[in-house]
Amino acid sequence: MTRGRFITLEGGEGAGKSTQLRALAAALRARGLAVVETREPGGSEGAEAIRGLLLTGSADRWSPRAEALLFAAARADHVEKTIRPALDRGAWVLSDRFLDSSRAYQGMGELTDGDVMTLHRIGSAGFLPDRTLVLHLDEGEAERRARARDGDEADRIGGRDDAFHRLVASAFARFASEEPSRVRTVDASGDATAVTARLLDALGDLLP
Ligand code: T5A
Repeated sequence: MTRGRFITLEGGEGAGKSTQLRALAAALRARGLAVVETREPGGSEGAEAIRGLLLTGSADRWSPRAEALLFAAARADHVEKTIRPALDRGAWVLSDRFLDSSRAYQGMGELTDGDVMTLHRIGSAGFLPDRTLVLHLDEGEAERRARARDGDEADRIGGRDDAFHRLVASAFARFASEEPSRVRTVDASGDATAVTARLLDALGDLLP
């Protein structure tokens, strides 16, 4: 049996990751592939419980170190219980966010990128996606999409200020330039169907 592929969708708030994950899964199934759709934080029973701890409550509920450890712990459970078993049975796994979100959101302040990678080595044996697709959307358009959906109701981390979200966007751009074979930036503007076509294009070399 051929091992499946592990694909992650990344990007800032409101870029369209969840919408595209569903569309991409449908497009891959139409090609005869078995697909598992999952998300972070979450994606396994234990990790979904940790998601509740991470995304609710006051902005200062967790210190930066505790927050990074909780994301790494959730990811360890997700990799072990959901992602690896699905890949081993030949399915493709699509995850709405993964390690690069921790690098972009937790690895740019009190902790460094190296610290986040160390936590990932301990938690998940350094397991990496076969391809990471970063959805890039102009800041104003992403905010309009998120606001149209949620109004002023952002979660603990999404509610941080614009300067923080700009740093996150610059981190994703840096990952794409540093690891071009794994990380591809995809234009997320315009019609959802056109975005899905761009994502499929960016997976072209991995498709059977
Ligand atoms: N986090 C996560 C960390 O800090 N560290 C980590 O390690 C991890 C894993 C997760 C939060 O946790 C942080 C990052 C986040 O702050 P979440 O609730 O899972 O939070 O939410 P996000 O991942 O941020 O995603 P969002 O739900 O905000 O947005 P999406 O999924 O990017 O966008 P989506 O698909 O929901 O679309 C947003 C709106 O736009 C519309 C949709 O219908 C929806 O209403 N839309 C479009 N409109 C016009 N044209 C298109 N092409 C459209 N595509 C979608």
